Amino acid sequence: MTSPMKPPEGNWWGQSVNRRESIWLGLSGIWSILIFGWMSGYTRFGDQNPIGETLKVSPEEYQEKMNDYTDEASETEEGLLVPSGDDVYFAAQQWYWQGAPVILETGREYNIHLSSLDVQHGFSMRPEQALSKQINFQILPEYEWILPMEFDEPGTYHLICNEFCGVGHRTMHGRVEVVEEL
Ligand SMILES: [Cu+2]
Repeated sequence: MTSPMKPPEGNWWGQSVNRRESIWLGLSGIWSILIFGWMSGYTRFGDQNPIGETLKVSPEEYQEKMNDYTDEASETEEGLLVPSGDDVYFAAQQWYWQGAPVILETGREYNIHLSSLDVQHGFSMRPEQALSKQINFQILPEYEWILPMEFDEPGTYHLICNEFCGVGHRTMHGRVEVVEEL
């Protein structure tokens, strides 16, 4: 009886590999190389990649930019920030969003500035009507990420942190109101 624990008898390693097996091994080898190459190609030619510009910035410098931005911005009666121009700043910190709630308008290209004042956070924005539709960006301290963004649909958008950042992580929520015209 053959045992799975013992090698088969005779000179089994000297037998040539079945031709079909060689062909399939060859095909899977070629396929592995193709998809491995595609990983690299997709980051170069795929249009799913995050866009925008990144800058080196210290948390103190970013806080200053944030202060200048909020000083120039106005506020609605409900306490929503109204940016003075096309630049919109968010500063993530344990455990809230500076710069939110904010009111923006559709059909206008904004430059969304993101950075963290302490640890790594995640910027996840989702329309209230379709919470499964979302965009996600990583926010790192020391880096400012400037993302061009335009809203097609008015409505309430929820801003949540999607990178675990400590005990208050689950409460880290902000709001973006988008209207047809400001
Ligand atoms: Cu978090």
